Amino acid sequence: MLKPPVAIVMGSQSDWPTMRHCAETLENLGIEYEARIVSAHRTPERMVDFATNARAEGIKIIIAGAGGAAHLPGMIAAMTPLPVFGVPVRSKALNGLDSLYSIVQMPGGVPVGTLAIGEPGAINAALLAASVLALHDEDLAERLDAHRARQTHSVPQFPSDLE
Ligand code: RP5
Repeated sequence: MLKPPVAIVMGSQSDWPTMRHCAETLENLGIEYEARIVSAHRTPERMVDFATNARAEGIKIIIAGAGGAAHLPGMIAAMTPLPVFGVPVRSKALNGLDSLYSIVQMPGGVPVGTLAIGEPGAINAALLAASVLALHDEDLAERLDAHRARQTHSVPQFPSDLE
């Protein structure tokens, strides 16, 4: 049986409070996904198994979140032709700058689309995945347009003293 089009993977359970924003955004757009813990350092064989089989299993886009020495998105990208979006998770020691640098500075030839640190990056990874899938899915394209319109309408014209 084919897997859902989006796979969310993360290096640790501790990444889930960030990555669940990605999952919620996909859910709001009606996009099926599977979320798994796959660590480049602690479960390297699980990572190889996941990355090498992802395309054959029907996955279309991989979103990988990791923090600190965040090798997961790059290692997965090295083993699959699927698009990989990397989310730098905010780390305790260096506030996510280490995560960002670990993910963003890939060598030419092995791309990872790197998002912002933390929750905004997790949300935007889902929205980017939605944009890619919407290229071949008219219903999803309409849901994405509606999402944008709701966001636009939610922004007031003038600031208020009321919180
Ligand atoms: C990385 O190490 C994970 O992606 C996580 O962000 C970080 C810390 O992991 P834990 O020590 O909280 O499990 O592999």
